Formats: sequence, structure tokens, C-alpha cells
Amino acid sequence: MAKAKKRAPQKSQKKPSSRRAEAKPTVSGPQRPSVDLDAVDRLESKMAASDDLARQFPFNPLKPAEFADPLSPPEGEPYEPGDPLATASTITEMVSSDKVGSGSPPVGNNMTIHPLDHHRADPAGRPLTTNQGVPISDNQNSLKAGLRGPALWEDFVLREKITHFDHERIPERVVHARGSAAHGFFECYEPLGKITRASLFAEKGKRTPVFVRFSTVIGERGSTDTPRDVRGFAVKFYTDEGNWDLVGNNMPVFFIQDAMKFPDLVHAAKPEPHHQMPQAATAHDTFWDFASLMPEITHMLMWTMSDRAIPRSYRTMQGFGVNTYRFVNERGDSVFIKFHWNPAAGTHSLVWDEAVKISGADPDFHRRDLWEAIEAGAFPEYELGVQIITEEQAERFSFDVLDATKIVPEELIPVRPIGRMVLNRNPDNFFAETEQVAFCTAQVVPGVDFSNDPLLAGRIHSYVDTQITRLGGPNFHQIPINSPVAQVHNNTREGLHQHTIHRGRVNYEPNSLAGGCPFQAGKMGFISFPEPRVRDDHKVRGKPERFADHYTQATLFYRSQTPVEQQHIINAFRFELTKVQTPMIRERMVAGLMNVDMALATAVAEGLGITDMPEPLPKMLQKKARPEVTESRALSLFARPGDGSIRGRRIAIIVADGVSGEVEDIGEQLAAQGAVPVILGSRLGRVKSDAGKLVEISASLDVAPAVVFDAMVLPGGDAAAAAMSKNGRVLEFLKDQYRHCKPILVLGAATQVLEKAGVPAALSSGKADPGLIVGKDGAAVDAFINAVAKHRHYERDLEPEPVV
Ligand code: HDE
Repeated sequence: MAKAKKRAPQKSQKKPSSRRAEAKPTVSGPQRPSVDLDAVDRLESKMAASDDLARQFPFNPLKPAEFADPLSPPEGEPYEPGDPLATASTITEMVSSDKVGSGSPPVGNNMTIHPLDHHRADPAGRPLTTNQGVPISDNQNSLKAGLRGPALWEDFVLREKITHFDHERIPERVVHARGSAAHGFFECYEPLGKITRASLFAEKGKRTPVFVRFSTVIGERGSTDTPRDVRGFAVKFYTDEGNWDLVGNNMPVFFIQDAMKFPDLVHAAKPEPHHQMPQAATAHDTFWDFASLMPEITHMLMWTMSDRAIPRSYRTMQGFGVNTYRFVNERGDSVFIKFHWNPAAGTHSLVWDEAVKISGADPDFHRRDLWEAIEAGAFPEYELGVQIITEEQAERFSFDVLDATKIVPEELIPVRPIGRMVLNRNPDNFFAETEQVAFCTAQVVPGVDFSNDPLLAGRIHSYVDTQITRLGGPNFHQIPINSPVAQVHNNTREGLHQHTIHRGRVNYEPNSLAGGCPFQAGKMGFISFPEPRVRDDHKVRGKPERFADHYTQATLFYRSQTPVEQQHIINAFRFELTKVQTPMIRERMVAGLMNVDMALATAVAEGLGITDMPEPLPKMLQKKARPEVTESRALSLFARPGDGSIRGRRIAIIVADGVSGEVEDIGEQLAAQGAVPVILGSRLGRVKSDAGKLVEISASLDVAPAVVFDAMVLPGGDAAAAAMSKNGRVLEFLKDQYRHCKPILVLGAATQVLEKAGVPAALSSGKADPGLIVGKDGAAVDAFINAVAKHRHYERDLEPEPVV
């Protein structure tokens, strides 16, 4: 956007005089500075150049437009000064040094846009120093008056080290404190100019850098990765027209309809204030007390009680913008937009028993999974899709697109894929990047705009506001991970931790002394969509009628689930409400569920020992809803099995002395498909195969229980199989894999381990178990790979879960 329409008269082509400037007052000046440049020194020359520049602005040319067409704000008219000194802070800016720089000031530039390399530090070959760069001779001992004497106050090395340490923690995010992130890129599939002027969607193949942070919501920064919870899915696009943050979740709806209720929701869900329990869980009275009094929450509860709330991996969950946004094109036409991220690996979840056990076995399960997948080159990939909704369509829907507790069923408006995102680089430093990244829904770019969703309105305010406390002041946008790749020029100055050294004396607009720069961008800039106001022209606190239907879409969700998913929802409600101590709260919840699905409510009630069903909760909307869609396949996790690959799946191969010699071939076959085979034994070291080869064990059964693997292999070998049949850890491992419905490959003699563990060879119906592959040869391995691609085999899932 750098431009200069006119050039002020050239006053100085001469090199600046080397003559030392005489001292000049910094107040007042002559009526007209001398223009006889030969006769003046550089200070006078600067004053003359400034005056010439100021004379290009006999008045403020933008002022009349303030009263004209608001959709066509004019561009400012910058003037390039004839002499660069005119806009300089000081005539000494040409002085160069290692610190102040080259002496050629970066006119019209902002150095914060440099790639992150500019900020990276690596100590290879460097001595230890203080923060001031002073080499530290001894990093072992504090300074004392004598070997047994008191430590001295003057020890600035110790004091700097301890003081920095004392302040190393910053406030954690009030929600979404626990998270993990990665760098990557977004690639546009095709030009979208017809619907949006956003530059990142302008060309096919255009790539925009992104930083993505996934998170849980309720738990503290050090909490476990696998509680039952919503997952954050926040994407920062570093576009060439500024940063756009799409701060979404892995579920497309939210708990509440109006930002006014957000602090109440979060207070109710977080650990209870008197004893700070429980951590990272909604299974307690205050959450369900609130929930049972807020019927608008019902649809979201269906999602949070489903397996969506216990994803297998950040790589296997969807993401949603949740709130309705707008796209706006060059002509100013706008459509409503719902954003969807679909994982290439498909949607897969844990089972609850597994999630609970993983919390103990590996609280960093998702963080590790994301990190390891990227380090291994199995880059997580997601497709971005949009539902494009016209104003007229939205008007006709039975629900309101401004209500964040509602989805727009894909059967009604299909999702159009518009690009893909690949996460291909881990951060260098968790604190500098993942912790300090600041996502703000207020950060949009030209072409993306907000709807009137009242939840979104609160978010637009809240995110910027929270960063000011969390990151210590208003300049958080200058922290390297937050700074855009687009140039930043404005007149905000000062504040804590200001990094930018602004050249010149102008920090206001309009100005003439900086040639009118930075100038108003006019139509090049962001113009808010001028949404016509047709109704409710008066100020009100209230909600439109369509917000009052709290159950229709909850029913849609529940009825669109497969039987096993429905059973898991019932189990989750039972678990959570069993942990509630107040019987009335449980009853109120059952009363709400009766409005969703009577079979669901009865099954939950049964688990809670409620024999007399309560009256259903009163409905806010007396009219019978007429939903456009009564079943939506897209709402089931099984609708997106993925690309059929087994990339990134962790597969345990359990070995013991005498294991079949083919064990390493199996590992290679699995690795060739992108899986992560891990050879497990009772202890670290090696075992000898039946072919006499030594097989290296990479983890012991103590540190790697079944729950952290997607599948397992029991290779053949008589001696190994006999030993494993007697090993309680192996039997426990196998039982867990079986009851969590994961694929199991059993080769040769290892069938005896199956029998010893009591794992049935077939389903209870007598049919073959598609996830249990028993065989001898390569064909069995191929069948196993197919079974792993399907992830889980719920054909085994019975109620009650089989305990073998
Ligand atoms: Fe957030 N939310 N939120 N939220 N949210 C925050 O911002 C807030 C909402 C979401 O990885 C906070 O930087 C309000 C919906 C994610 O850093 C805070 C309301 C959705 C993240 C905040 C909502 C989200 C946050 C806390 C209702 C799904 C983590 C720390 C009006 C679309 C981003 C921070 C990251 C974080 C406020 C509702 C998603 C306090 C007021 C709906 C993924 O500003």
C-alpha cells in the first residue's frame, strides 16, 4: 500500500551539510525558514522541508467525506517529502552503528514484519551471559563475603537470574488454558472473489502461513489432555492484508446464546470455588445446576456428552467457526458463512474408559500425538469448507442463524470446500509461541465480517481485553508470534513493552508534517458491511422468538447418531449426573432430556435410579417446531472415516524371548504405511527371536499401557507365546485393547494368549470379529492394516461393556 501521489517541491538535492549544526531552540522558529540551502545548516534544512510538506495540505481533504457516502471512504493523499529529513525524528538519523543500524532509516517500512528467524536465538558456540550480554564467569556459586560468609547484595548475576525466574509465569488463559500448537499453511483451492474480497482466497494455490492452537476449555494449564470437554480449534492466518483469527471449537454449537451468560457458564463449569474441585471436568453440581436451569444448553450437551468430547487426537477432530460470520465481496455484497474444518484423517474418538486411563498414563496424550506426528512428517491436514447462506435463505429457516446453539444442517446447505490447511512445523519454544499467541475474534481482514450473533459481539470485545491482562499490556500484537506479515503503521504509541521505535514526530492523523502518512486506506481498507436495520430499531435487552426453540436440534443430533454413539451419550449423562450430589439437579436434567428423546431420558433416569419420571421441563416455544431436516448423517462421527490411511496410528508389537523372526518385517510393513510401530517388552533391552536374531525393545509395558495405542500385534513364536500367556501385564493389555474395540493382530502360536485372556474369537452373535485378525502370514497383516484404518470395531461394544 506504499504510495505517494504527489511530491512536494524538491528543496534539497544536496548531501546534508557535514558542517555541525548550530544549537537551535526547539520552540518557535522564523516566520519562514530560509530556503537558501547553501546558506543553511541541516536543522534549518529540515525545518524548511517540513514547512514545504505542511504547505501541501492547505486543509484536511478527508473532512468533507465524513458527511458523504459511508461505503466509499476516500483514501488519504500522502505526499512524499522532497527531503527525507522532513519526516525524520532527528537530523542525526544518518549516524550509523551496530546498535542504531545502517544510517539509512527504513522510510515507509516496519521492521516487525520480518520472519520469525529474526527473533530466534541459538547458543551454539556462545558463552553464558546475563540479560545485558555480560559474560558470566561462574554459574555455580553466588557471591559471598568469604567461603562461609553471607551472600552479597551486589551479586547482580544472582539477582537477575532469580528475579527473572520469579516472574516467569504469566496468568493463564481464563478458559482454554491447556493447549498445544503448530505452524503450517493454508492453501486456497480456487479464487473466491465472487463471494469475498479476502486476499487469502484470491487465487488458486495461494498459500498463507498459519499458527493453530488446540485446547481444552475448563482445565488449568497443567491439566490432562483427555477430560470430557470441548476442544478449541483456533487458527491465526497471517494474510498479506493483516491477521485473521478464526477462533473455533471442535463442536459447531455453543452452550449459551448471549455473551451476557458467559461468565456464569464458565464459573459454573470451572472447579467449584470453595474447594477447587474437580479439575477439568463438568461432572459436578454447579455445572449441572446451571445447565438444568438453562434449557438453551441442551443441544450443546448432546455434543459434549457424545464421543466428540473425547477425541482420539487433534488430528482426528473437526473444527467449526460456531458463530455465523459474513463474507463480503468487492462490490459490497454479503452472505452469511459457517466455517467447517474437516480432518483428512477422519473423525475418531476415544472411549470413555480409555480417556480416563490415559489421563493417568499420559496426561500429555494429545500434545505428544500432535508433536510426534509433525516430527515424523505425518503432517495433520484439514479441509476448510463453508456453508454459504443468503440473507433470504436465513430468513426462511425454522431457526435463527444468529443463534449459536443451532447448526445449519448440511442437508439444507451443503459445505463447499475452499482450501486445505497443513500443519508442518512444530514451534521452537512453547512459551514464546504457544503460550504467548493471542487469538482475538476481533481480528478479521477485508472480506470477512461479523453477523449480529449476540455471542459473537461479546467475543469481539473479550479476546482483546483478556490479552491486555494476560500478556501484560496493549502491545501484545508486537510479540513475534502475534505480529502480522503485513506492514503495521498507525499512530498508537507507548504502553508497556513497546518494541517499535517509531521514526518522526507525528503520532496523529490528519497531519501534514509527515506528508499525511500513514494515510487513510479508504476503500482498500476494511469497510464494515452496512447491514440494513429493518427491525428492532429501538434498544432492547431480549431475544428473537426463534431463539426460544431449545430442543428441536438436540433431538436432531441425538436421532442422527448410530446406536453405539447413542449408547455412549447415555453412558456419559449417567456418569456426569451420578457425580452430582443434589438429587433435584439430576431430576431437572432428566426433565430436560424428556423434551429431547424419551428413550434417552428414560435410559439416563434408569442409570440414576430415578423410577418416577418427573414432568418434562416447560418449553419456551409453545408452537410445534417444523424442522427442515429430521436426520443428518453428517452429525455422526462415522460420517467421516478419513482417507483410509493409517498414518500416525500407534501400534504396539509385544515381544518376548522366542518371538517369531518375522516381527521386524511386520514393524517395517506398518511403518511403510505411515504408522508408528512400537516394540514393547517387559523391560528395556533386547529379546532373542526364534531365528536367533536380537530384537530391540523400545518401551516397556510399565510406561506404555494399552490405552495409548491404537492397535496391537501379538507376533507368533512358541516360547514367546507361552511366556506372554503367563504375563499379567500382557493379558491386561490385550483385554483393554479388546474392550476398547481396537484392532488386534494375533499370529501363529499367540492364539493361546487370546484364550488365556478370555478374549472371544468371534462376536457374541457368532459372526467373525472384523477387528480381531488371527492368522499366520502377510494376508493377515494386510487385513490388520485395513482394520486399523477403520480405527475401532464397535461391533464388540455391548452394554454393559464386556469385561473379559
Ligand atoms: Fe472463547 N475465550 N469466549 N469461545 N475461546 C477465550 O481468550 C469468550 C467462545 C475459544 O487457543 C479467551 O485468549 C467469550 C465460543 C477458543 O488461545 C476469552 C465468549 C467459542 C479459545 C474468551 C466465548 C470460543 C477461547 C480466554 C462468549 C467457539 C482459545 C483466553 C461470548 C467458537 C484460543 C483468551 C487460544 C479463549 C472469551 C465463547 C472458542 C476470555 C466472552 C462460542 C478456541 O477472551
